[in-house]
Amino acid sequence: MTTLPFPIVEDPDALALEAGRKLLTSEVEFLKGVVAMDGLPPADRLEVCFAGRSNVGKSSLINALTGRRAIARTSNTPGRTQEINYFTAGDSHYLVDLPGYGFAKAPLPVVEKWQRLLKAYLSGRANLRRAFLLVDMRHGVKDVDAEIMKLLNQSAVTFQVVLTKADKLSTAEQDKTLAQVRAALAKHPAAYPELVVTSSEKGAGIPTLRAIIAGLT
Ligand SMILES: Nc1nc2c(ncn2[C@@H]2O[C@H](COP(=O)(O)OP(=O)(O)OP(=O)(O)O)[C@@H](O)[C@H]2O)c(=O)[nH]1
Ligand SMILES: [Mg+2]
Repeated sequence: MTTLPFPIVEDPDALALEAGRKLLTSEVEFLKGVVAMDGLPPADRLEVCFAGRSNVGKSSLINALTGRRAIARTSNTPGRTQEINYFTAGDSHYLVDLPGYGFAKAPLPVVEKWQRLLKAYLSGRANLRRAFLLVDMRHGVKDVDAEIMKLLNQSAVTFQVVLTKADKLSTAEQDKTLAQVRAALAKHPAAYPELVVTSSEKGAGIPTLRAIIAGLT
């Protein structure tokens, strides 16, 4: 039997699910919005971030993971998140909501400023344990995603692809995107070899992703 490259992650066991639920839904708080590298909080705990194109659903995913309606601000307008937003989960983890890359409805100098910050962050954060790279299931991996993957590879930051908005697609359509994503990932050694399929709207994949975060050491 040949194993599919980049399979969808298997369901975690009950213990792992419970650890994830406990970490992500009980003690999460907004810490601060950061606009420059010198504003980052001390790198004194495990950190995970959520990166992806504008409007892919980063902030919505943080809300779903934490079980809060609006701990992270979301919007239909690409470019809602313009700062690096830090959340604490207990005193052991930071969750980081990043500004999107690619198209944004904001003035160009403003966008360029936050894109520079985003790149500096992704290439220079010592305690960043994993970057979750969100990919919209309707669109698959785009050139700008590949650019970010390259940056993460260069910085030796492990990234794991999280497919978003699964509720908007049929299973056949999902399979089509999955094939495209798998082909795109084959060129990136820093890619974690399992995918997570999610819907922040319907809750699919959310307990699994919580367990993955809680299981990082
Ligand atoms: N149907 C559906 N819509 C979603 C899902 N996740 C996010 N959305 C919608 O997608 C839009 C963008 O969501 P955000 O969470 O603000 O996206 P973002 O990646 O944080 O965007 P920026 O901060 O602008 O980079 C919003 O209208 C959300 O309601 C999902 O799982 N299913
Ligand atoms: Mg956002």
